[in-house]
Amino acid sequence: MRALLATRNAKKLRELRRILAATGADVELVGLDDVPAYPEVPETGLTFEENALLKARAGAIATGLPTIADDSGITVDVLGGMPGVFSARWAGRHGDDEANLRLVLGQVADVPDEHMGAEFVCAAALAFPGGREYVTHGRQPGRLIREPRGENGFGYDPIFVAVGNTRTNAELTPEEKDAVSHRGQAMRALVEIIGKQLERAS
Ligand code: ITT
Repeated sequence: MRALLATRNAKKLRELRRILAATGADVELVGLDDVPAYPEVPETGLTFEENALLKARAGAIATGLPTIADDSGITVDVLGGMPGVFSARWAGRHGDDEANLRLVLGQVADVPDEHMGAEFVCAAALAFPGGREYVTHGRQPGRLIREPRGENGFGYDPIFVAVGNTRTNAELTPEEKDAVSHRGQAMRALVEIIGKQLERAS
């Protein structure tokens, strides 16, 4: 199957491609740079699932290719689940990882250690041009720390330590992160669906 992977986030794209490749799925992936440009859809959904579907649907309609997209973010307990779907633009400018992370750290500065719970969440969507759609989910519970550590990953990874770990997500190797991450879980579940689709079609 030839499919479009619809994301503008270069680091996320790298992760998505790597996770899909590791599953051995028989999918030839193209990125947004490999297809004619089409208007971006605003992420107006109130849930990760709605936004993932908006992005996947727009790609499938514009290109005629089955399209995979994810929407993801971090939910912080003491912030009532925010930044949530606003994670990419929490500090006001879309994709400014450093400003987003600093804003969250400022917001939780006086919060006692035992209340620093947070969770990465991901919805992965697959939309076919004919209208069939699938969504899978993944989550990675953990806690925030007060000073960023590590160079890998992206976004809030340097201030997040997953349950059962002492290293931040940014201190994990890419393979270690993929094995436990919200995106890894959601994408592997999506690949199972793709596999069933391919079996049905053959
Ligand atoms: P696309 O919509 O083009 O895919 P984006 O970066 O805007 O790219 P999202 O709307 O899904 O993607 O927002 C995801 C944000 O959530 C991302 O910018 C990070 O701030 C955060 N995030 C998501 N997954 C993460 C991860 O694995 N590690 C760290 N931060 C993550």
